[in-house]
Amino acid sequence: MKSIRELPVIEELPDPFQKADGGRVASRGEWEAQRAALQKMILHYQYGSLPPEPVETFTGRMEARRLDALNALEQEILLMAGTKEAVSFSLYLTLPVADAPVPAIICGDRGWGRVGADIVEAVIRRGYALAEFSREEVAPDSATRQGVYEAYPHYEGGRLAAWAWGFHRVCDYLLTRPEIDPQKIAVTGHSRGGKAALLAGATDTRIALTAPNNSGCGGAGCYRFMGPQSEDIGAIVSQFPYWFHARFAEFVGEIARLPFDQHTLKALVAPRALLSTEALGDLWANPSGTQITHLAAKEVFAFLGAESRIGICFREGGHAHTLPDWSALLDFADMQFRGEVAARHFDRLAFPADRSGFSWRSPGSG
Ligand code: GTR
Repeated sequence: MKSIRELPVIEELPDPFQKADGGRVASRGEWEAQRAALQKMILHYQYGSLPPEPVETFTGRMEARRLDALNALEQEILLMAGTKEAVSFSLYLTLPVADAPVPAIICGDRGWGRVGADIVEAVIRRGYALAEFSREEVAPDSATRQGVYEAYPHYEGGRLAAWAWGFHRVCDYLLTRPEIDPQKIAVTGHSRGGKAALLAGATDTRIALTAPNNSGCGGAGCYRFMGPQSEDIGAIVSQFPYWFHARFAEFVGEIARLPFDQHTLKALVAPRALLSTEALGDLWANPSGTQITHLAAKEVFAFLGAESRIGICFREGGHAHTLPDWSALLDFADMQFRGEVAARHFDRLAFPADRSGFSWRSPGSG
C-alpha cells in the first residue's frame, strides 16, 4: 500500500469502481475482486485488520429463564473465542417461542445497559431474536490492551475492528442455534457501537442486514463533506485514537488524500441490506454527510441490482437509539427478509439531493 504522500488528492468522493490498475469495473463479475481490494484498503488506512478468526467459538455456562408475558426465552451464555488465551464475553439471547427459525438482531451496546423493555417487546412481538453483548468485554473502550489484545498480543488494529470481530463471534455462535434462521442475521449499534456494527457488516458476508444508528464520523458519516458542527477526523482521532489504526491519524489535515470515504465502506455491504438510521438534531454525527455517503453507495447497490437493499431513515431529535429507530429497522428487515411491502419509504432524503459530492456514476448508467 502507498504511503500517504504517494496518494493523490481527490476532492470529491473517490470512485469505488476505480481499480488499482487504472481501469474501471465494467461488469458485475468484477465486483467481488474489487470489493476485496477496497476492504483491504479501508482496513489498512483506517481501522487496522480484524483480529484473527478463532479456531472455534465455544460456550461456557448458560442460564435460562422464561419470559411468560412475551412468550419468549431469555438465555445468558458465556461465549469464548480464541485458541489458548480465549476471549470470553457474555451474550444475552432473547428468543421468541416459534415453530420455525427466526431472524436475529445482534447489538453490541450492552455495556451501556440492556436494550429497553419497550424495544425488546417490539423485537420479540415482530418475531425476531435479540442477541446483546458488550463490546467492552471484547476489548475495552480505552487504550488498555485487554480482552482480544491479550489473546493476540501482536494485534495492531483499533477498537472498532476488535469490536467488529466481536459481532462476528456472536454470528459464529448464532449459526449453531437451530432456532435462528442463518440467512437472516442483522447487526445494529448506536454511535461508536454503530461504527462497529457497520464495520462488522461490511467485512462479513454472513451478515444479511447492517443497521448503524447515528454512527457519524468513522461510521456512516462522511469525511469530506460535513454539515455544521460535525465531528471531523481531527476531533475523533485526538479524542479516540485507539478506535483506529495508528496510521489513520496521518490523514488529519490531509483528508483529500484518503483513497476512499465512508460510502466505500457502505459499498462493501452490497448487495446485502444496509439501513442507516439518523437523527436530524444530532449534528455531531453529520446527518447531511451521511445522506451523501448513502447516495454514493447507492450507485454500487444499483450496479449490483440491489437498489432496494440500501435505505436511510431520518427522524427528528437527538443522539440516541430510540424505539422509532428500532421500529424503522424492523420495518426494513420485514421488507428485506419477509418480502413485505414497505411500511414506509427508506429513500426519503432530508437535505437537498444535489449530488455535488461525486461526479462519477455506476458503470452502464450513462
Ligand atoms: C462521541 C464521539 C462520537 C460518538 C459518540 C458515542 O464522543 O465523538 O464519534 O461515537 O461519542 O459513541 O456516543
